[in-house]
Amino acid sequence: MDINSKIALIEEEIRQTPYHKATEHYIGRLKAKLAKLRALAIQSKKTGGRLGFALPKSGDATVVLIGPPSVGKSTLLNKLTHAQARVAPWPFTTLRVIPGMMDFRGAKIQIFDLPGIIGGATRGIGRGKEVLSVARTADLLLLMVDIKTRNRVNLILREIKGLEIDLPVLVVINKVDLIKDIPKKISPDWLFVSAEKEIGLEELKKMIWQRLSLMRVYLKLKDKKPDFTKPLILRNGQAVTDVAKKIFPQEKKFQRILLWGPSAQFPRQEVSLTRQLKDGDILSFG
Ligand SMILES: Nc1nc2c(ncn2[C@@H]2O[C@H](COP(=O)(O)OP(=O)(O)OP(=O)(O)O)[C@@H](O)[C@H]2O)c(=O)[nH]1
Ligand SMILES: [Mg+2]
Repeated sequence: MDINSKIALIEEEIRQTPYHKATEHYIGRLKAKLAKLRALAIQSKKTGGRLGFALPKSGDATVVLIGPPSVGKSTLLNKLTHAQARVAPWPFTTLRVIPGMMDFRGAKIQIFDLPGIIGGATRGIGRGKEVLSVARTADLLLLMVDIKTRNRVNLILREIKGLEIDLPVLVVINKVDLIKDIPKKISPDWLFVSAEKEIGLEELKKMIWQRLSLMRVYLKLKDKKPDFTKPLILRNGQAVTDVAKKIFPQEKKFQRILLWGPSAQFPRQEVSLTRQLKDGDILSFG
């Protein structure tokens, strides 16, 4: 439910409740709740334009790292990308957005490391609300906690929902090196890692790839072998036409489009522009 609907519901509830001694307290509480929601609604409108804190996006997809302070977000960014974000054993080390670029399966995946958020982020405590708003324009959120702060996951997830940020979320629990037994996977969207000791990072990269729904398509020139070094990066479900647009910015007529690979019924199958592709497909435009 969005903020405005919540406001409408509470206003209705107040109207419907007769006012007398016994309901005084209840109505007072509803009004307080209403005030909070209104503040939130106003704030989120403001945050959209005023802060101008939009992410300078580049690469094939954008991932944002959020979570409480000192859980290891910057450590992870440094391990996954060539960034050199400052790491320190005290909270709020990172005070601004730090970008990094991860190379994986030929894709450039941009990762932003954000300042730590604390509980109550949506009430504007710390810069939490601002931080969560930055996350809005990403393609995927990595919500990072450590083994000490993992009980905060649900609170933060609720706050993200409350801000109507509707993105896939992967929960990454860091510092698993500090406990003896790595717990079994709780949910397909949760992963235990150690950024510092590099445990679980390959699995994490694969999960990021999956949640971003990325796929690779290779190009082949006539009578040549396909170029496996430079895949085109697309989203699952995209079609030949999306490939064509990427490589021929001006509209072009093709005499023949040939397909090899996982989605071809047989090698060198002739296909149309609307044909949907799969990860690993090879195309030749003639
Ligand atoms: N034991 C252990 N310590 C880690 C791990 N990853 C990070 N740390 C330590 O945790 C502390 C905080 O790391 P940062 O990467 O600065 O944490 P952050 O989440 O970026 O913190 P803020 O920028 O303050 O929000 C540092 O002392 C790191 O060395 C890990 O996998 N295991
Ligand atoms: Mg940091």
